[in-house]
Amino acid sequence: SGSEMGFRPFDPERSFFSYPTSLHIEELSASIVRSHRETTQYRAEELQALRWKVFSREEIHAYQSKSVDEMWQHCAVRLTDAVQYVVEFAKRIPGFRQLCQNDQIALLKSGSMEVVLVRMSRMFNTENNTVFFDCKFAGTELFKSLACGDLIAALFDFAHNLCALRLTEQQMAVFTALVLLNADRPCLEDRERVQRVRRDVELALSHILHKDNQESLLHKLYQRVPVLKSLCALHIEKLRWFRQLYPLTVHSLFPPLYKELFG
Ligand code: MHQ
Repeated sequence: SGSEMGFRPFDPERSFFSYPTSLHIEELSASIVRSHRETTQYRAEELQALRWKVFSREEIHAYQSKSVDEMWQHCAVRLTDAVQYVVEFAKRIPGFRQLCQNDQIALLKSGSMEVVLVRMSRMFNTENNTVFFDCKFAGTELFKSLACGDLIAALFDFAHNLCALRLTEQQMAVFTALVLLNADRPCLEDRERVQRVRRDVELALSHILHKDNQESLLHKLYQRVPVLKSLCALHIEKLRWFRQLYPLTVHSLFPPLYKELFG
């Protein structure tokens, strides 16, 4: 019976032999939302309270005066921190850890940056086009010394547009799980298994949007997926350019996880 099922630990394999029930989907949503909440660097309320904290002209100038390699190293460390939270999130998505190790790595290699960029929209203030970075809100000009203005502009544009959808934390949690569980990623050994885990997460997202009476969001969210892919490609392209100029910085000063994922 339903009430009995509610006390059983969540079993991601259930859908192999039975149709997912709405209770199963509710449990899955709740579990993903909890995982999201436990693995975000800042809570939504904290970010809301910090909205007024912007960098001063002097502080911006200090960032702009950094050398290209110094600023790249700094951002690579920040990005890697954010990726680490996403890895923790992935591990807590029901069904993810039951995938073989290779497929878990393949999904993280291609998907963790995409999730970082979706999560970046939580840290974005559309009123002044700033993002929460190093404990204050920063505009694009702060990243000038990276010498990749086109990438920064595209990242801010993406965050701005995603922000405009005004996703709830629940919607974002399940959407980011879906971004990770992409059965079209290269080098997957067991695509069908990824597809099966994904199918239930898709049902969870539809279910949440239905409850929120926002079913039109589904199409808008799916529209962002190819944009995410192109932003990640641009990041890799910039990294190749940077590595040619500063091979030793990448080799000895960039975080190992960053090199493993993008190098
Ligand atoms: C933070 C929020 C946040 C804010 C800004 C230099 C390099 C490795 C690549 C984000 C190109 C630059 C950064 C803006 C690019 C990848 C940089 C520019 C978590 C980290 C995050 C998302 C930063 C990640 C790295 C970004 C995207 O709470």
